[in-house]
Amino acid sequence: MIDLYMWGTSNGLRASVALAESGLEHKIHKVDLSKGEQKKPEYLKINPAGQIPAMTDSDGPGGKPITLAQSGAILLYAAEKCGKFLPQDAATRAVALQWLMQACSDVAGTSGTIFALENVAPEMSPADVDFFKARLANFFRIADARLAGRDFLAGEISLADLALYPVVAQRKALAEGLPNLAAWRERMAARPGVQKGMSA
Ligand SMILES: N[C@@H](CCC(=O)N[C@@H](CS)C(=O)NCC(=O)O)C(=O)O
Repeated sequence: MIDLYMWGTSNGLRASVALAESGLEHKIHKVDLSKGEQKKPEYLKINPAGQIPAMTDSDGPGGKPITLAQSGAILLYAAEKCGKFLPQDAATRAVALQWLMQACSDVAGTSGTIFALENVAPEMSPADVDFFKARLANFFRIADARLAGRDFLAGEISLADLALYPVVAQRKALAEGLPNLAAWRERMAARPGVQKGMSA
């Protein structure tokens, strides 16, 4: 049984979308960031970094329990365990991993920085916020160009699409005027697994 510890941020939703799309049985546990639950001793035993998401699987590799943090690692784990979303073809898989890395590092990191500057940082600087918003909008433009003539980032649906979707869904305003990304967002939003994961 998989237990997912999360809150409704794009990093948390990346993990819940991955598990919902994988079809693996799992249970969601909410970790309320606004109450600081991610820093409570019982949660720090699951993820000493004090961040969501994290998961445990009582039936991990070799039948042994495993605990994981990092939304990208959870996504990869779910994809390997369910045997979906990692393209069979080596070249397609390499491209999917490239877009996965960009979604989990550059894109998610920039979105997280905007959130931190607007809500958590000791001083709010509109110029800094604008700088990071422009940076995120540029990543969206790159994805839009990649999606011209393609349904999904690697051509076929892959873990790269599952990784990027929550950020695009939560930052719609920065994705305006990008027709290929908008069509892709609709394709992703129509998937029952994505809907289930996004409502977690
Ligand atoms: N790279 C990590 C980022 C995790 C992360 O930044 N989590 C945030 C919420 S989106 C968090 O738990 N923040 C609360 C804190 O740091 O105290 C991942 O993809 O899982």
